[in-house]
Amino acid sequence: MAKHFKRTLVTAALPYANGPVHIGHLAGCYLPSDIYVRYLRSKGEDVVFVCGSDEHGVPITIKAKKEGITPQQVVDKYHKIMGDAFKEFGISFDIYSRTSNKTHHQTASDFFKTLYEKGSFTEQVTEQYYDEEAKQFLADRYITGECPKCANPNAYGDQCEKCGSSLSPTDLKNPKSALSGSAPVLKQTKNWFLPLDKLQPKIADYLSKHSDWKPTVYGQCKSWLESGDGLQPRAMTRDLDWGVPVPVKDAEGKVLYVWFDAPIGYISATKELMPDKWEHYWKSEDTRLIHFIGKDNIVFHCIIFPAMLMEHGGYILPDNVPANEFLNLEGDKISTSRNWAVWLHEYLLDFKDRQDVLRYTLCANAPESKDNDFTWKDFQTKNNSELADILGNFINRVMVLTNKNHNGLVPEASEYTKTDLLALEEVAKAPDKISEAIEKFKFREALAEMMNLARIGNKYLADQEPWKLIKTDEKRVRTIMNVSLQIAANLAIVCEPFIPFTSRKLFSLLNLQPMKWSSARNTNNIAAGHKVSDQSAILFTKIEDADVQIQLDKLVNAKKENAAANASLPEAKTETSFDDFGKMDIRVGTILEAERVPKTDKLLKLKIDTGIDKRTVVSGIAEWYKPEDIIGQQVCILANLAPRKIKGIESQGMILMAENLQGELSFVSPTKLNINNGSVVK
Ligand code: B3M
Ligand code: ZN
Repeated sequence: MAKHFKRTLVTAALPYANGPVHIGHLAGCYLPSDIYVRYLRSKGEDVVFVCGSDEHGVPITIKAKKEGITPQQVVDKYHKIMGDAFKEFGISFDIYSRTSNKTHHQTASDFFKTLYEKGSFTEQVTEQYYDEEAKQFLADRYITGECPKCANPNAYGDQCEKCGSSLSPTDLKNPKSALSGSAPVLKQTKNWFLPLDKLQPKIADYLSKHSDWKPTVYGQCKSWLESGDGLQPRAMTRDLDWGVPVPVKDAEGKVLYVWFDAPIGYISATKELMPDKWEHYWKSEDTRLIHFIGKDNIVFHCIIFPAMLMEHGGYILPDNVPANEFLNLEGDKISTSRNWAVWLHEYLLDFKDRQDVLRYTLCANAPESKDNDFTWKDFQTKNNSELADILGNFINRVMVLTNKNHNGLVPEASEYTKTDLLALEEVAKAPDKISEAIEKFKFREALAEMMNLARIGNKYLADQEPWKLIKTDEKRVRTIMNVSLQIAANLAIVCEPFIPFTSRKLFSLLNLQPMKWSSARNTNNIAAGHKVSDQSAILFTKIEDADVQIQLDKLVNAKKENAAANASLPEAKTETSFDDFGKMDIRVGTILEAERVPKTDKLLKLKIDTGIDKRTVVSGIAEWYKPEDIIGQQVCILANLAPRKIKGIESQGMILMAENLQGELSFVSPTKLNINNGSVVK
């Protein structure tokens, strides 16, 4: 039998404060957790939702180095940007805290001390990589190299992002310092380890009670326990100067491992939110603890953090960890460093007040059971064909008709037809269907059920055609409109977890106070005679092809800029002889005519006066030059190149072009004097 819980504590992964928030973050854990929490609140349950910035660890110090500022400046900057973005998208944390604050330092430090005093750690002197140039130990992401499991050449010292393996720096082949790029040396240092190997039986026992977790999550945990030699001791301290100082003797220059302190951040945030009541949420067995995370964080939340909590004692353990897989963008992995992302703050510049469209699309495509792809085209379709054409259309018709034919007053229903009763019955069933899916963390399914309610309404209205009947049977129309308004009111309730901004608008259109989940089982939420608003009732406007194109162009540019940033000049060619060079007949010529080669994007057909003759050359420069702009332009041409047929046209020679790192082309032309056509380039 399912255990009965009195309260729920929901956490969403603490994002590293080293960059703004993108759609991958939102889809991965913040949106599902927010939907879940909003739903529980609507049901009137006792729920607390905590999150905050993860401000320690190498990702922060690396960013600081890159931006030439201090780690504290990095986290101050991004903590604000991230917190604002979450707020703007309606992610309704009860607290968005941060791990650089005092409460957290104290809590994490005490937690470590307790384990230390209990003898939970083993002290080990090990050889760790050290950068002699930077005079620093290289923990975690300070070191990169080849993954021993999948051969990804850019694996980090703590994790391979390609295959998801958790690693130690010494596992990497060809290790390289991320600080200086040099090969590191091994140097002895003392650290405190959590002996996960010894804790394995306890962890296995805990996990075996949770075989109901998502198969992707449970499977990953299983393979951790079962692969190779099982769990291994893991260092909980680091030789770094940014983090929570290790609170024991003989630990100068050492801080807590970021994955030791970060999950304790959930506890600190709860403490900060409820200094007097936090222990209810962490220490009583009738609290259900749920961690929403992305799949790369599974081991830390399902194995290491529970192990820490067990060792400490007194704390409840996570009851579920509904981790999502990854969201890709237009077929490619989202990446901050490659700027292949849709940033939340940028989205709002282009799609002002359309947070719900993104929430809706990301939920509909949530990577719940496998990686998934976000495309702008799909975003447009979801907005235009679902939100606007179904939900928006229904609400708009209901509001316009009520105002036009009934002075904005909810008409009274008289006799219900079979169709009416059937529709109302479906409507009354919707909230339970949605609940069931949400409670299983199946948010896509839940969203589809919510939308189904809008579909029922839209179809009902389209079939009943009150706009026609009004001329002949006003009494019937009054019933139809009453039924439709009930559907609208129930939609306002059940759409709230998913698209809260729309829900609020809808309640305000209906001129109702927001209602709780349980009301959605009734079909008389809006009383006859109640006056609705006469504001414009357009919930969603269409997204045009041109809007989509702007976003796609942005991505193409990001790709180009990224290619340029990573490009290097081509390597020097091997030696050639003066004789070989002398064989090239390069001349100055003038472009006489230019036109696009039909059905190609890149090619122009040019007529060139080479001084010796007038000839045709096909050149791949259409992306860089318009035909009408280059008539009269002097260029250099390799005149004795063997002719070639390109797209059916014989090209007699080649125009010399200079190419920059972005792959853009420019003519190479004489800059001085009167250089006649036919002049030799040598
Ligand atoms: N900051 C990793 C991440 O942002 C890490 C999560 C901590 S949750 C306690 O993906
Ligand atoms: Zn790998």
